[in-house]
Amino acid sequence: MKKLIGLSALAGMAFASNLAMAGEKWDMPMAYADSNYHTQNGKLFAKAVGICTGGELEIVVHGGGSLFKGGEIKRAVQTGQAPIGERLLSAHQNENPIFGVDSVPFLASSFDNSDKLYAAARPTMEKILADQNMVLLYGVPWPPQGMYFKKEINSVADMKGIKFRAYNAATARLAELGGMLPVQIEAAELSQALATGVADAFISSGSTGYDKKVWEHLTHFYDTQAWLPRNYIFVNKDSWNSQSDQVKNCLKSSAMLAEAAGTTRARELTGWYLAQLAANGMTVIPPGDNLAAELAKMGDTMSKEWPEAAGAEGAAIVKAYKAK
Ligand code: PCA
Repeated sequence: MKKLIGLSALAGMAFASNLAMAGEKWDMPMAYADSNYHTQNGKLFAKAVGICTGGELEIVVHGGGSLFKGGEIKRAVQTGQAPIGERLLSAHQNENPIFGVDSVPFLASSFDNSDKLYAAARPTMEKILADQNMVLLYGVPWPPQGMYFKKEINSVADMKGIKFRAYNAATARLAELGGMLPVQIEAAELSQALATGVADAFISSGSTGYDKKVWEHLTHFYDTQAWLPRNYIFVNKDSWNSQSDQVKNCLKSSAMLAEAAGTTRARELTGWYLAQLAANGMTVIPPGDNLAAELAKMGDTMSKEWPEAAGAEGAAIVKAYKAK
């Protein structure tokens, strides 16, 4: 009898907690591999929101572009097809050059400088997203960007004619300046593109090289540390406005936590990723002096082009960043 009471009490508790958990559910599309730290961090964020709201808001992460592909996520959140999502905003720099602030070569190429640039750019980024019906929650950087090739590269001349996978306008411009042929490809399609010869080189972090096992196709990684692009997590404004102050505070505090945790993870993993590329047979080296000097020149060109495109708003961000 005693046991029976115990069991029914337990069942009652489970029922009560089910009720408490029956809150609103948000699907959160993310574009990168489920195992990637960005996606894992998104899941931690979702968990934190669940705990903070006592289950009033449940966020379900869909990694690997399974719900919406990378290129579709911003539009999906903007139009309310998804209440929340993650996107590499520099991929939309054609729409607004400010989105490309984190992809100007050698402007901010360390984690510390990337954080400073983000702090300088964030208010403008928030305003642009707000005008597009979105609320910016947090941003997490990728490790520094280096160049992947199928052969040894000692100069820009060695790059000529190579099919170069681009993930935004800056990477396409870099290809062009290097005499290469840019082809726009999302990370989710990168392995396929390398396997079929659609692309033979690209610029990215050790993280994406590792996720995509690029050693199956490529041989060299030049650790150019050109910039640290950022993934941003944002919410549809109507979905945001429909939440109580308590839930909004939970979203904000969980976002702060996720931003700090994700950035720390990126820092911690940077060396590990490069070690994995080397362990799988790739040559992982800094660019030689000649190549580094030529790349710096290309960086100079792009550093002049970006403020021209980004106007006074862009110039103000660079000024605020340099003052930090
Ligand atoms: N990985 C992403 C963006 C930057 C990075 O390191 C990619 O290559 O698509």
